Amino acid sequence: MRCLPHPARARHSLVLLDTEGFPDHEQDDEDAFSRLFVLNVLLSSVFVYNSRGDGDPQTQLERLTYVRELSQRVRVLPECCEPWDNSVLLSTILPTFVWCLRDVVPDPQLDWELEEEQHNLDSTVSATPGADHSPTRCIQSTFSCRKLFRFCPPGLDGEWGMPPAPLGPLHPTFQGQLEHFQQYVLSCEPKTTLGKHLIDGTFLAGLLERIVELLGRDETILLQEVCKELLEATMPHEVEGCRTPSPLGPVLESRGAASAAQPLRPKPKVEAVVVLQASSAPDRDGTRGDSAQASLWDPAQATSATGPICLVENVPSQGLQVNREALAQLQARSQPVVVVAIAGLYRTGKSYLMNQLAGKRTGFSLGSTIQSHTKGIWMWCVPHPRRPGHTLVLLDTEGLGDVEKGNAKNDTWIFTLAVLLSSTLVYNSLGVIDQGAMDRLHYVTELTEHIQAKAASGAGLAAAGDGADFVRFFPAFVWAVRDFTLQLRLDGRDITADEYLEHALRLKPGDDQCAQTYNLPRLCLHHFFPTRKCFVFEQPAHGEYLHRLEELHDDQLDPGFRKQAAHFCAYIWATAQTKALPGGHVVTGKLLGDLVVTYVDAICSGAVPCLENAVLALAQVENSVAVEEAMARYRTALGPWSVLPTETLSELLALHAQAEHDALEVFMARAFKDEDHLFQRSLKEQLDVELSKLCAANKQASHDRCQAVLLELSGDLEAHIGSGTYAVPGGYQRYLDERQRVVEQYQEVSRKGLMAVSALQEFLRSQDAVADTIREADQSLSEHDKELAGQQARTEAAEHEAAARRMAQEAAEQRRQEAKRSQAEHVQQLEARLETERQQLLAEHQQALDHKLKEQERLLHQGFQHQAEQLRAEIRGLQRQISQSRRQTCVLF
Ligand SMILES: Nc1nc2c(ncn2[C@@H]2O[C@H](COP(=O)(O)OP(=O)(O)O)[C@@H](O)[C@H]2O)c(=O)[nH]1
Ligand SMILES: [Mg+2]
Repeated sequence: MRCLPHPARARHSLVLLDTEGFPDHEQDDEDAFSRLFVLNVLLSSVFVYNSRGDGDPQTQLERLTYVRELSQRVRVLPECCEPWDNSVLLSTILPTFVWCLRDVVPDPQLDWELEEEQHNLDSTVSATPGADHSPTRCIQSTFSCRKLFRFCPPGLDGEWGMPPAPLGPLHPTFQGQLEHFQQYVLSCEPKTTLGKHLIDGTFLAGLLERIVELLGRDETILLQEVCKELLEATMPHEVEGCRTPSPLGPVLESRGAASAAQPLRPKPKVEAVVVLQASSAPDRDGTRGDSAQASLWDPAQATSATGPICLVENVPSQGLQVNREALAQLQARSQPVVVVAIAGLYRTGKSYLMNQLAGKRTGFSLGSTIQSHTKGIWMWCVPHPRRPGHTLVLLDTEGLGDVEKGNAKNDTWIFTLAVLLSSTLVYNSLGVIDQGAMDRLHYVTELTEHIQAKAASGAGLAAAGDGADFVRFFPAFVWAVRDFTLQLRLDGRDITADEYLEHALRLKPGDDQCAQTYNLPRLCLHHFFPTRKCFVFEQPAHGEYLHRLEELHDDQLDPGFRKQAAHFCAYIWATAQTKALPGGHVVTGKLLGDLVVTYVDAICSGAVPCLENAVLALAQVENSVAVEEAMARYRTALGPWSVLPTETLSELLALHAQAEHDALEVFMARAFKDEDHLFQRSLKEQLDVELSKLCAANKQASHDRCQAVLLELSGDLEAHIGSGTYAVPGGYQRYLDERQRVVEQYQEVSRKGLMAVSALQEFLRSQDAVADTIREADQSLSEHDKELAGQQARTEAAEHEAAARRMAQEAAEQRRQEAKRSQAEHVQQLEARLETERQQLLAEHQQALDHKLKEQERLLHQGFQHQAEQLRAEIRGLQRQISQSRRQTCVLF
C-alpha cells in the first residue's frame, strides 16, 4: 500500500494497492489468489486489471477467472432477502473496472475509436457466444463501469513487444496514453460504502480486517452486515445533524438504474486505487469521541502506530542532528498540525504528562530507558482527539539540565527549538514556583540571543532580535507545576492556579543588580509569550506506585491528580492552536519538517535562527508545489483532450477559463509570501502555454476531423472524376451539382470545430483545377458560358476565402478577450488574497499591541514606571505598523 495526498482532489488521500502478480498457470494456490482478488475489489474504488497484449487481447481478459466467484463469495443482502439479484446489487457498489492492456502495437484508428467511446471496454470485447459464465460476461454483469486503456511499449528504442531500456526516454505515444489513464483515474470519485457514505482511513482499515477475517474462514461476505457493523463501531453516537443513513437505502434506491446496467468481466496482475476522504481521531480507548464528523484522512496517520521517535538528536560532543526517519514521517503528513512541546528538568514527569495528552498510558518512555539516553527532542504524531483533520504533534524534550549526559551547551538550542516549533509550550517543574524554579528557566532569558525575528538589513551581521517582535509568533505558555503540595490560598482567600503564577511572576522593585536578576526571567515571560496559563498537579500516586505509573489503571491514580490531568488535557486539546507562520499560513506536517531542517541547519552553521528567513525559505518550496498542484488541477479540470474539437472557440475558452479558475484557487490556497508574485506569474505563464497548446490541439483535431469527413463525403465525387463520368456534354453542371451536394452534406455534420470553413475552402480549392478542366471540356457550353461559369467560380472562391478570414479574425479577437479575462481573474484572486493577508497581519499586530498595552498597564499598576516606559517604544512601533498597514493598498502585478 502506498498512501499519498491526492494530486487532484484537495484534502483527499490516494491509496494505491499493488497486488503481487496472479499466477500465470493454474496453481494449487488458486484459492488464495481468488481471495486476494475479492479483497482488492472490495477495498478499491478503481480496480485496475493489468495484462500484456500478446495474441488476442480478449484471451487475457478471459484469464481473470476469479471474477466468476465474486457473486458467490460476496453478497450484498442475505439470501433470504431475495428477490434482488445479487449481481445486480453488487454492480451498484463494485469499483470501476479498468483494464490496462500493455505493450500493444499502436493502432491510431482503434485508439481514436476508443477515445471516442470514452474508453468503454465493451466497445472492443465481444461476449463469447454461448459462454454465459465466461469471465468477460461476468465482468460485464458485475461491474457497472468498465474501461479499457491501451498502452504501447514505453521505450523509444525497443521493438514492439520488447521491454524498454531501463533509463531510455519514453515513447511519446506511451506518454500520451499514460496521461489519459492518469487523468481518468484521478478524476474518479472517492470510495464510498454501501449507502454512499464517504469512507475514511479508519473505516477502510476496519473493512480490511473484517474481510480478511471472513475470507480466512471461507465465509460468504455479507456486505450490508459488514458495513453496518463498521458504521456502528466507528460512529457510536448520532452526532447532531449527522445521522447515519441506513446502509442499505441508496442501494435499493439505485436498483432500477443498476438493473439497466450492461453485462460485464479480467488475471495476471491486478492493482487497485482507492480514493479516500476523511478520518477521525480515536479516543483513548480507540473509539471515536465527539469528533465523529467526516474529516480529512492523512495517510501518514497510520504511522502514529509507530509511537514516539527522536526528531532532533543532541549528540554528545557534536551538534544537533535531524533524524531522517522522523522527518520522513512528518513530511508524509499533509494535515495541519497542532504542536505541543514540553520542556523542563529531567525526571520531572514530562513524558508521563505527554502520554496523557496522546490519550495513552505508554508512549514516550519514562525514567531510565533508551529515550532518556538520547537527548534532544522526541516527537509523537497522533490524530488530534478534538479537531478532525488535524494532527497533534507532541514534542518531548529529553535531558534538559542533565549534566551527566554532557553537551549541556546545546540545551538552550533544544529549548529554543521547542519554542520555535510549537504552538503551545508547556514548561514543567516540580514542587512550587519559587526562585529556584525561575532560575532553572534561564533559557527564556537567553532567547533574545538565540532567535532573530527579522532578517538583518544591509550588510551588517545578523544581530539577534531584542524580543520586541517575539510575542507575534511565540507559542502560548503553560506552566505545569507537578507534585504541588501547597494550598492555593493567598492573603486569606482561595486563588486559581493562574493567579498563583501571576503572583510568582510579580517583579521586585528597584534597579539594583539583584532586582534586575530577579526580574529578568519574569519580564521575558511577560513580554515574549502571548498568553500564560498555569496548572498544578498533585502527586499521581504514592510510594512504589510512583515508579510504576505506566502500569496503573486510572482508578489506581490519585483522584486529585486524575481530575487535574483531565482538566489539563481538555484545556490543551481545546485551546492549543494550529501552528501557523507569521502571516497566518497554516503549518502542515510537511512544513513542520521543513521548519525543523531550516532551523537546525541554521544552528549547525553557527547562525542565529531567523524566523523571517525561515518563512521565506519555506515559502519558496511551498509556492513551487502550489504551482505544480495548480497545474495538475488545471489538467484534471480540463479533462481529456479526447473531447476535442469543440464546436466553437468560445466553448473551448470557457473550458479553459473554468479550469484556470480552479487552478488559481488551488494555488492561492497553498501559496504564501509570494514576493513580487513571482510564482503566480510563473503559473500564469504555464497556463498561457497550456492554452496555446490546447488551441493548437483543438485546431488540429478540427482539421483532422473535417478532412476525414470531406474525404468520406467526396468519395463518390472523386470516383466519378476518376472514371470520366463528367467528361461528357453537360458534365460540368453535373459535377457542380454533386460537388454542391458534398458541401451541403458536409455542412450538416456536427462537431467539426473551428476549421470547418477553412477545411472546406481548402477542399474547394483543391477542386479548382479539376473544375476548370471539366468546364473547358464540356462541349455543351459556349465560350461565353464558360467565361461566366469561371467568373462565378472565382467569386465563390473569394467569398469562401473572405469567410475563412473573418473566422480567423473572430478567433483572434476571442483570444484577445480571453487574455484580458484571464488577466482580470488573476488580478482579482490576487487582490482577494492580498486583502486577506493584510487583514491577518493587521490582526497579528493588533493582538501584539493589546498584549503590550495590557502588560504596560499591569506594570504601571504595580508601580514599575521604568519597565512600563521601556514598553512604550515597542507600543509606538506597533501602532505605526498598524496605521501603515491600514493605509496600504493592494499592489497589482
Ligand atoms: N513524583 C512524581 N513522579 C512522577 C510524576 N509523573 C511521573 N513520575 C515518575 O517519575 C519518573 C520520571 O518520569 P518521566 O515522565 O520519565 O520524567 P521526564 O524525565 O521529565 O520525562 C517515572 O518513574 C514516573 O513514573 C509525577 O507527577 N510526580
Ligand atoms: Mg522524559
